[in-house]
Amino acid sequence: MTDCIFCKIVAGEIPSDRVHEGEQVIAFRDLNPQAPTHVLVIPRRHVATLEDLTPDDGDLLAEMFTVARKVAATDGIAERGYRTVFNCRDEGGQEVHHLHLHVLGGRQMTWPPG
Ligand code: DGP
Repeated sequence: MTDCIFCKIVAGEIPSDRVHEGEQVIAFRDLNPQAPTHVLVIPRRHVATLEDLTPDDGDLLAEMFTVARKVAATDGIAERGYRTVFNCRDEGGQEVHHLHLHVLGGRQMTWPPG
């Protein structure tokens, strides 16, 4: 997708603060962090939303959560706890239409989310 901002980050056309580089998945720090740790875990391949995954993408999802745990461990928040979020489509608050898993932590999270 030539006009997708996260595809450009995957391609290295837009700089990012990367914390993980894998075969299927990369992770980088959010430009507008909402917590001391705010990392986005994304597939290299363009998938618009969670609703656009297929049953064949189970391995991809598992890898995204494995990377989220690795980020939490590296940032030292695994013990205290953290939050993982997929915003999906308009009412889910998704602004960038390239699948991404938010990893948020380093402060007390509240509920319900806004
Ligand atoms: P969402 O609302 O779930 O689509 O979250 C999109 C997130 O992406 C938002 O927290 C800000 C972040 N973001 C948008 N553009 C960029 C960018 O160019 N670089 C980085 N690192 N993060 C970005």
